[in-house]
This record gives sequence, C-alpha cells and structure tokens, in this order.
Amino acid sequence: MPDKSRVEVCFSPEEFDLYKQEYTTVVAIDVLRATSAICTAFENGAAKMIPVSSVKEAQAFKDEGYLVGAERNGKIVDGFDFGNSPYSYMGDLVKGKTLVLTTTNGTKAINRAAKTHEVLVGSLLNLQSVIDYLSQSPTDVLLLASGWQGKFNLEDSICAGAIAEALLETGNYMSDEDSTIASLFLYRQATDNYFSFLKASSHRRRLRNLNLNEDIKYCLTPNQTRVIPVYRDGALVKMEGWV
Ligand code: 3SL
Repeated sequence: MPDKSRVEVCFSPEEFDLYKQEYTTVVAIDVLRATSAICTAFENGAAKMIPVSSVKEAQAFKDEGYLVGAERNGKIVDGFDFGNSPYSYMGDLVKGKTLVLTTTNGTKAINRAAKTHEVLVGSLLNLQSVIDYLSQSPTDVLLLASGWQGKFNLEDSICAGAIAEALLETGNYMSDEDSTIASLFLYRQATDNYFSFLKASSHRRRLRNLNLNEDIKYCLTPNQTRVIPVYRDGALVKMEGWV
C-alpha cells in the first residue's frame, strides 16, 4: 500500500518556516476576506490576479494603468480602485482583466508560500472544490491560515479544519500536528453555523464595526464556486482543466 500523503494546518504565515520543508502544495486561506475576494474575481471571469505585499508595489501597478485593489485594516486604501470586498470583484468590471491586489494578511501569505511551493487559493466559497481536487490528487499539503497580523484567527483555522477533515476521511491522508487536531475540533464546533460560531471573533467584530456585515455573510457561505485559483509565474490564474 502506498504511503499516505500528509495534510497539516499552519495557523499563521509567521509559523510558515517551521513547516515549509515538508510540503509540495500550500493552500492559502483568508476567509475574511482576501481569498474569498480572489475566488469571486475568478468566478466572475477575471483573467489574472497579481498579489502584491505592499501598497508601494500596488501603487506602481496603478501608475501603469492596472485595476488595483488595496486594503489595510479592513479599509480601502485611498486612491485605489477598490479594497477587499468580494462584491467589488463581481460583474463586468473584472471580466477578462488582469487585476492587482494587496491586503493586510492574505496576499502576504500567498506571496510568502509562492516563493517555495505550489500555491492554491482556498476559502469557504470554494471549499468542496478544493477538497475534491486534493482528494483526487493526493499530495503533501499545508493549509496556511493567513491569520491577522501574524496571529492566529478562528475563521481561517475553521476553514482549514474543514479541508483537513474531508481529506483525512478519504483514507489517503494522515496528519499528526496539534495545529491540525485543534482545527478539526474548531471546525466540528462551527460547522452547523459558521456565522453564529464566529460572532465573537475579533475579525468579525472588526468588519462589523466597518459596516461590512454583508461581506461577512457572503464569505461564510460555503460552496458558491468551483474555481480554484493557482499561482503561476507571478500571478494567480484559474486552474486549467478543473471545474
Ligand atoms: O487581511 C486580509 O488580507 C484581509 O482580508 C483583511 S480584511 O477582511 O479586508 O479586513
């Protein structure tokens, strides 16, 4: 019988170096809201999305005429086309376009992992699709929560727990890190109602104070798309031959 693949959860990009050697694929997760916005853009026909880590880099793309989203601390950065709301990435505006995005945590997590690994973008929006893909093509996979400014957060860890649970159930995966066990526990507690489970979470509070309740509801509603964004040559594109 072939060896099982490994699935583990990393709670924050700050811990990434402790895990990175052993994995082929990283799934970057930022449920509220970066990876949800990215999945939404591809569902709405975006051609490419360039994740950049700093506002300075984003400004350089803006100066070249790109459509650029920039968010810091939940707010649109002045002078950019949009921020991080998934609702900004719907409709004809994004169709066929190459977009650029910088966010407080999500794009940094993607870029950090992309230097050394194949990176897929996961969220609750494309949860089942990511599970199906990794079930069909088992590989050593690290589920990388973007967290908040280097710290643990609930929503990304719950999404990681949902993916880990489904992959372990296939029998083709194993895990032995406590972070994965903790994510499984959190996911099982939250699965009946993410919205109410996350009521007290710091990021939900932060976004609610910015009147972003509709964004939160949308991002916490699983399986609205089958797209899987994947990082190739400096940009995210829709995974070819999938959906
Ligand atoms: O940190 C991020 O990447 C963002 O998704 C944060 S926020 O949802 O825009 O506050």
